[in-house]
Amino acid sequence: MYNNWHPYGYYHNPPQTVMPKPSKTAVAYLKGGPFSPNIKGLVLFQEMRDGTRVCVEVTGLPSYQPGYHNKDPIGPHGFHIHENGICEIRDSDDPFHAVGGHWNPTNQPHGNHAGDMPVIFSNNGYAWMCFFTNAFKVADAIGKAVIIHQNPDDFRTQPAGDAGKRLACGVIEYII
Ligand SMILES: [Cu+2]
Repeated sequence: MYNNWHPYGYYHNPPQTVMPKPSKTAVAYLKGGPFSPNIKGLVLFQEMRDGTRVCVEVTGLPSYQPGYHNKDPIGPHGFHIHENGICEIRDSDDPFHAVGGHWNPTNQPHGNHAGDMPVIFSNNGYAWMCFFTNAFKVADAIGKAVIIHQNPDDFRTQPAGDAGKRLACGVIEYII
């Protein structure tokens, strides 16, 4: 009776990701650090009935480079919420160290952290992506930091998916 293709046939009670008006919105302005100073971006967090809609738009990302000789590929880029909203560059070899590890309020393995998000694909430096998550509410993410990494997140290596250097950072703030 229900098939996998019809949008109203697959779920009896789908998580509602579309609402006339999101109830709360937060934003993080992403700014590149010393490894990728041209990155500029915006991440929007919109509270929906059963979770959060996240949209990101970024320019100035590095172009994709394949991995070779045991070096990690550059892109698609690991993309996480880290626990401290402190986007300071104290050490240019290890920028954004002060954001700490992944935001993980329920003590989950990496791959299921509240702060684990899909990787970002660079299209010659530009990326746009939206997704839905029920891992957190907008209010809980305020004061944390979004990080874009140089390498892919494998969603398997503990505790951070082997995503490499931190390229860009932005603190999550309320706008509405
Ligand atoms: Cu990260």
